[in-house]
Amino acid sequence: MSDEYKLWEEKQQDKGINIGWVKDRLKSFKVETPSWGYGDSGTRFKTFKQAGVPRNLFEKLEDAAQVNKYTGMCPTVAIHIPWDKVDDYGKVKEYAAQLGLKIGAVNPNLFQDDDYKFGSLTNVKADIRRKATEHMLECIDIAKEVGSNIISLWLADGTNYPGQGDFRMRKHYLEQCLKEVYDALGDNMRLLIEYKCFEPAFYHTDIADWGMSYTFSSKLGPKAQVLVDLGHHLQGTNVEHIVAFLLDEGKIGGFHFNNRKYADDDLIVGSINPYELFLIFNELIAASLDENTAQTAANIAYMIDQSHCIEPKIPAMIRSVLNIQTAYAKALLVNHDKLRRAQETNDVMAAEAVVREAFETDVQPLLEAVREEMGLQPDPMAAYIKSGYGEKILSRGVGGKGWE
Ligand code: RM4
Ligand code: MN
Ligand code: MN
Repeated sequence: MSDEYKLWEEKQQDKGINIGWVKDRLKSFKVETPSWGYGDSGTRFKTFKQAGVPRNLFEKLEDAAQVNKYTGMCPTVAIHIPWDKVDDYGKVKEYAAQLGLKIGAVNPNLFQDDDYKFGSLTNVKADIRRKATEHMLECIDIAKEVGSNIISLWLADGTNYPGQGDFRMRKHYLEQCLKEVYDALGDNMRLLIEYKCFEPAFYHTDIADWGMSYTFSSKLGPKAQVLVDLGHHLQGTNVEHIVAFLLDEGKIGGFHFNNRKYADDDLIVGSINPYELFLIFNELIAASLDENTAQTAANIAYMIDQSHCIEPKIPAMIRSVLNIQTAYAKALLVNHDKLRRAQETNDVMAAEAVVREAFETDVQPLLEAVREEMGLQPDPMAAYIKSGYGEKILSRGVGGKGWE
């Protein structure tokens, strides 16, 4: 234990923070990385292809294993179907296990088939709704084969012009399709429903906000929950409030972490607004300490949903994971007793200070100590760069997997 760390720990303990508990929470915290985050992606203007990008799902898993190796907190990988379609999912499960990984959420794709031009699960044509529903059911089968228990649905459906579609009719279609999907879920499976108020449609989106996700999932039942993607809100939305509200209702099932400046930018987590990320974790931790919400908080699937246009993929993913860990560590340092007392006396300045001071605390000595105790290198990014893996994969060449 370094002297710097000892001093740091004493200071925190004097402030009433239980560092043993903080360390345990940090050691058990896991976040899932997305297979598509290792592949090429771009904007509607251009995809800049990078050398070394995985050519198939197996290579994506190899790259994900590197992120897990150096961070010690990413043992599961989300897949996107059909981008990650293979003939034998048993082999995927087996290869993942060899790499110390498991397959996490299975993400259906209802936005890249010509048939879905006017919608998938909400299409006015019954045969297209059928096809989209069948794809969802296929994803449930794949999840069962790879040993995953989460289907996360992002529905791209929407319209571009007033009058183009019948809102209520589309809602009914969606309810019918989702009911069929829900009924096919295995006992321990969950359907997480994302929302997004814009893009690719520009006038309306069929699941536009958390209230709609909440309504659909409530009607379906306990195995359906809301998935909060940080890039899917209107500017200025108080995301941590939505998180607290859904935690209290037992209806939040997971996150898609990323960051944005303007739209659904899918940038490195915590790169633009680290305080928002911290405040979200603050709500999650507070809910985990409350017996009414502890169970919901314990079942949150923390996932990254990021697409790298210009960044080298693996370092960008490591950076995101480390930024998440940093925000989480800071949120663990919030003194909840002190905060409660400030709230009870309507001491606005003191309450805000409790929260901000935790955010302003340098947690790097703590994270280095935790990594050391977990048998990891203190600086995961430096360790990865030094490993030479980034150079080694260049032999894969240019033209690996993208969004197809
Ligand atoms: C969407 C949404 C989905 C993700 C796709 C790639 O905007 O966030 O979760 O699967 O992008
Ligand atoms: Mn997402
Ligand atoms: Mn998104």
